[in-house]
Amino acid sequence: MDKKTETSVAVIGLGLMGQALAGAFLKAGHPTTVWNRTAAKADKLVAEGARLAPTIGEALATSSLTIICLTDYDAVRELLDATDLEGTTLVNLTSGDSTQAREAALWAEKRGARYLDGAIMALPPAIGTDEAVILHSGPESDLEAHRSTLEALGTISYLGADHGLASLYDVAGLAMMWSVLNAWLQGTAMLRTAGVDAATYAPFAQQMAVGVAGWLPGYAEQIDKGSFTAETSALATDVRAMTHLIEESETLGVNAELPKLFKAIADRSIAAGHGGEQYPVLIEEFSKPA
Ligand code: FVH
Repeated sequence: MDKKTETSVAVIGLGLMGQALAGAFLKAGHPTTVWNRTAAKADKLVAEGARLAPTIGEALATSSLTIICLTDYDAVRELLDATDLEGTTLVNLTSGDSTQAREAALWAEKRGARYLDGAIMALPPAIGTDEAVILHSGPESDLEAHRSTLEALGTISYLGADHGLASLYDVAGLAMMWSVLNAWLQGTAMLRTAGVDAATYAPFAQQMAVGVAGWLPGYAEQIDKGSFTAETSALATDVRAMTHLIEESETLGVNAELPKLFKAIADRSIAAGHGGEQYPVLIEEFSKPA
């Protein structure tokens, strides 16, 4: 038998994501034990060869690797509080923040488990394909010990020993996602006042998003060096354009909250003397509470 079919795995939590995770392990040939608060959600997986454990303790006992994916970290702690975790490697793919991840690691390790935190950067249908990137943080030796099994879920990206990193990247990624979507909605609302529909504007918006994304490595270098020489545009110039965006939004009668937020942050940086520097100098404003 090849190594994969010998490596069994337990999956706790069979929601939309948990079912995709268990299905991917089954498809990759791993003996898979599942458990869910609502047992009926295991039916399809049992029909595909999964074993439904009568209790969580039984599920954990069947494998050295347990994947848990519930609604939130409170549910994870609530569910496993009375369960013996000794000797298992717990991979928590539940969404949360870095504080919750670090606390969960301490809680699990105190109970004799090895703990890896993770964040799934994909939707359930992508699970089991290379497109599904899954971020992991925690002891590298624990990840490497189970990498070949975890790779059944998608592309594994190891971020470092700090258990909080996977959640931190996940939440930072949400900032990118909602910022791009909100910026696109702002432009769409403006153009619709001129009869330009969303589908017509979308390709232009995509080009802008891809273009700006291309600036990130150079801007990151300026941030890491702490030097923001204005090579292409000074912040003061950007703020003048922000005024155009605010005035245009107000004239068109669309929401101007987002444009005003852009300018409020930039104005603070200019007031601190950075008007002649490049846009990434704003990292100083983002690095402290307003
Ligand atoms: N679905 C997605 O596209 C996203 C992609 C990115 C990552 N998220 C995160 O994955 C976690 C689970 O998400 P989900 O979509 O599977 O969520 P649900 O379908 O609502 O399933 C929730 C499961 O959690 C179980 N559960 C909730 N509370 C408890 C509890 N107190 N005790 C035991 N189990 C609990 C629930 O059980 P049941 O309702 O079926 O009995 C489900 O198994 C989540 O963090 C996403 O942010 C998914």
